[in-house]
Amino acid sequence: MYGNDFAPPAAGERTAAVVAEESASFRDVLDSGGRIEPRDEMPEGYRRTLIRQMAQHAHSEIIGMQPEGNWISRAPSLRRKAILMAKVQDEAGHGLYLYAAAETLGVDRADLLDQLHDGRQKYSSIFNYPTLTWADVGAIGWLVDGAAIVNQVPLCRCSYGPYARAMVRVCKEESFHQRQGFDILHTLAQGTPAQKAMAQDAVDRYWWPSLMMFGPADSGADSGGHTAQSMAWGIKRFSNDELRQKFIDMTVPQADALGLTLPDPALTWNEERGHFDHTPVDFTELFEVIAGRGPCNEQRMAHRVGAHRDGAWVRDAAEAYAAKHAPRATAGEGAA
Ligand code: BYC
Repeated sequence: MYGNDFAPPAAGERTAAVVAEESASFRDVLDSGGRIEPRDEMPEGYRRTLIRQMAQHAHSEIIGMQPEGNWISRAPSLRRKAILMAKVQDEAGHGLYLYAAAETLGVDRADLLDQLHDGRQKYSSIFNYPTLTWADVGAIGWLVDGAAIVNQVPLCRCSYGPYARAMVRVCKEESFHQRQGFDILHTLAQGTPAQKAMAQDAVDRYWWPSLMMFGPADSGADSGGHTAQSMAWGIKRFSNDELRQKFIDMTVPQADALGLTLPDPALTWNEERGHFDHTPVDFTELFEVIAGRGPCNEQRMAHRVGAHRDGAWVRDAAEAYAAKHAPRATAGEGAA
């Protein structure tokens, strides 16, 4: 059911139905490396794929505020608290850019949120794991934001203009996030034996779930994954497995620099491949978490739905304010 293809298929390999949907102007823009903009003609499948991915991405950003927000009141110093608050606010901002970018495809963000709340749309599996200690905030920054950067930098070259532009700013902020996580773990790893053990435990628990963030393994054109089509449309630039390998190659030396180990005895440099070998990821856990059976799925959704319900009066007030002031602003502009 899940899977991805390694290489973008040639036009001849794409399904006849999908190719028939593509206008010559759409294909010309893609082939010349240009950007599709909201008013350009685009196949319905392209539009739906983008809505699915961008909404899932936006949902991940706002659900991702929960595990980190859990530590704002318990951060070990005022400086750490201020940094964490800024990071959690950044995640809300990323959600806003992404919902706004998705709206350029003709959807309404209230509707996207409804689809998150009733389970029709997904969010990243990683946010269904608990943050048990302060070191988990470091592991999220270093590993989860690190994985997000590897996944998202290529999205800055995505064929859909509003998504690509939103990702430029998101990626800049993510790289600060990754450094703050590294800094937390570095401090703990240089601290007391108990602090170092806490850092190691967080890395042990977050390593495999971070690898699962990249999605299921690349397993061929007929397996139902989205990668082949998304690559043909210039939405994804690399397969899930390619990005996962890139992340592993980047992270192993960083773990050495931290003086921490990664929980995979098979991690060894393969000179011939030019990559680190590793134990294959067990995707059974990913599919369980995606299906709603992760350690925190219920808690995350209950919290989100509750916050949305409790915030209804704020949305109502903002709408009433906008309605009251919209005519006056227009009149003011006209008079000036
Ligand atoms: N979790 O064919 P595939 C962040 C689903 S935010 C859940 O590879 P696709 C951060 C997938 O949706 C991080 N579901 O699909 C925030 C599909 O199911 P449907 C979020 C997953 O879309 C706050 C099926 O499995 N980043 O970093 O081509 C604080 C088959 O997969 C997952 C993004 O969203 C998963 N891990 O590729 C800190 C980046 N993996 O929809 C940090 C943008 C797969 O057919 N998104 N599925 O029912 C993407 O790049 C792609 O959507 C994915 C999946 C690589 C995630």
